[in-house]
Amino acid sequence: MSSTAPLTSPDCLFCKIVAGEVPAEVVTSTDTVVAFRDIAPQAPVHVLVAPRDHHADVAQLAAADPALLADVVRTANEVAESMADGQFRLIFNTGTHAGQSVFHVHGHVIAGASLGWTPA
Ligand code: IU
Repeated sequence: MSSTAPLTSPDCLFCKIVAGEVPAEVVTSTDTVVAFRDIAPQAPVHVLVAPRDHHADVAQLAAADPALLADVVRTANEVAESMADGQFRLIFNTGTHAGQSVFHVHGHVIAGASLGWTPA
């Protein structure tokens, strides 16, 4: 779906980051996704992987473009392999009650430490 201009949403911060219009510490990118460091890291490696196309959350992305969701997961794995030991947690907060604050889908790649399990 990204062979031409990406889908964008006006005033979306992550649309501006993936377009390079707002600075971020990009760790890798492809023609379909951009991975950049979270500004408030919660682990030694905390990288966000966002598709260039705007979709509000992972459920909408899965429905609209499952191949693009696979690109996000593939890049998350590559980030964990290059920045940590290849083991990682991939979190898609979906909805405000789940902690989603930016409504341009992004997977949180959390890695680089032994992780606890206390989501609530
Ligand atoms: P959430 O799942 O939508 O809550 O994740 C949004 C993340 O985006 C959160 O971890 C923020 O620290 C992060 N972030 C960022 O990396 N750069 C920004 O300019 C903003 C938020 I605003």
